[in-house]
Amino acid sequence: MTDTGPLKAELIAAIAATETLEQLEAVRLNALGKKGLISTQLKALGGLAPDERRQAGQALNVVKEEIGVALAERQAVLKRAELADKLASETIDVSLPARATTNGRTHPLSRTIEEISAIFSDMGFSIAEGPDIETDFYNFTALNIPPEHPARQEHDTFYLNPDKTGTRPVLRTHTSPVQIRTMLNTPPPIRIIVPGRTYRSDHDATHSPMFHQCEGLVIGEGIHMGHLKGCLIDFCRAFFGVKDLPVRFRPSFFPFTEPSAEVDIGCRRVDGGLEIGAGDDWLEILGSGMVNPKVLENCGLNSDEVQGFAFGMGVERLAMLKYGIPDLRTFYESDLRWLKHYGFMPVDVPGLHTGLGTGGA
Ligand code: 2NM
Repeated sequence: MTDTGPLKAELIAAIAATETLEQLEAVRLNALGKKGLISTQLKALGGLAPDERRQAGQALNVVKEEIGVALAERQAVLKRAELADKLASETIDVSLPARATTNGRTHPLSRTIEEISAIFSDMGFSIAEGPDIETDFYNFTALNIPPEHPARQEHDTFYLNPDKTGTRPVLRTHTSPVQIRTMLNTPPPIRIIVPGRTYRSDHDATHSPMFHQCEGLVIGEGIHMGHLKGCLIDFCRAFFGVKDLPVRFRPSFFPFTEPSAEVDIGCRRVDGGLEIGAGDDWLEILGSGMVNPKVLENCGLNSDEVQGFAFGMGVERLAMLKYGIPDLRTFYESDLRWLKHYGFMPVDVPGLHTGLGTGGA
């Protein structure tokens, strides 16, 4: 008859003596492994008489069970101790730089307005704003666009319901009413740009019923066409970042300016694409002119004392040209994948140009 007492006592003591999980694993292998103590004794049962074999076998299996339980208990204790050690010894490196977070992008239209504003700020302009809902007077009449003038139809105006006096407010078709308001309540000299939303009832691949303009106005004594040309040439070169960009002034007509000029920049068309800055082709990017004396008088200014020039540009068009955005409609779709592609990091990183001085990509 086999006494399993000493074997069990030896293994229990060995388990209790372990201090690491590796040591415990060694004890487990020594006891229950294929060539371990218990396996070896189980194999040796074959040499015993049947009666003895049964008894010894049962006793060994009981020990095997008990050792298994003891091993599991010890393993839990050692694991807990190991975790406590790890928590005590590992510290957080507070000197590591924080992970950069990118919460969003600046929309290309916002970015383009920022760039235009920075360039004109450097030339001493301030930024003026006004309401999107306007009266007929500020949007048309004061600008020398009388009732029945064809420009009112050309502008595809959105009319709102009549107010108490029976007149219908309009969604402004350009930002010029802000220039009118400024002339009416600010004495010259005036140097402003007016970025903002404008509305025309026109919707196709190249027109959106809401779009953005940036107009500008300079009023002062002796302002002449030379000021207009110098200012707008400098603007075009700064905006496109091309120092010797060809700029051309082409006669045009607007009711609110006389004379009027369209501003073109030099470009080259190469198989479907467009290169700005050189070549023998021209691209229209601005409208401009000397403020019509009638407009000055409509705003209470004496056209013998002060003169001025004005200009207007479409922000979407400039953004599409500068950043190679092919489809107007994508500006308003709020597609985050599009914004991630065409948008800008909200912080100004060195190398991105702002204003006149650092023009150039
Ligand atoms: C343009 C083109 C030419 C313009 C004129 C005025 C005002 F109020 F002074 F008469 N504001 N904006 C103007 C002149 C706008 O946009 C293509």
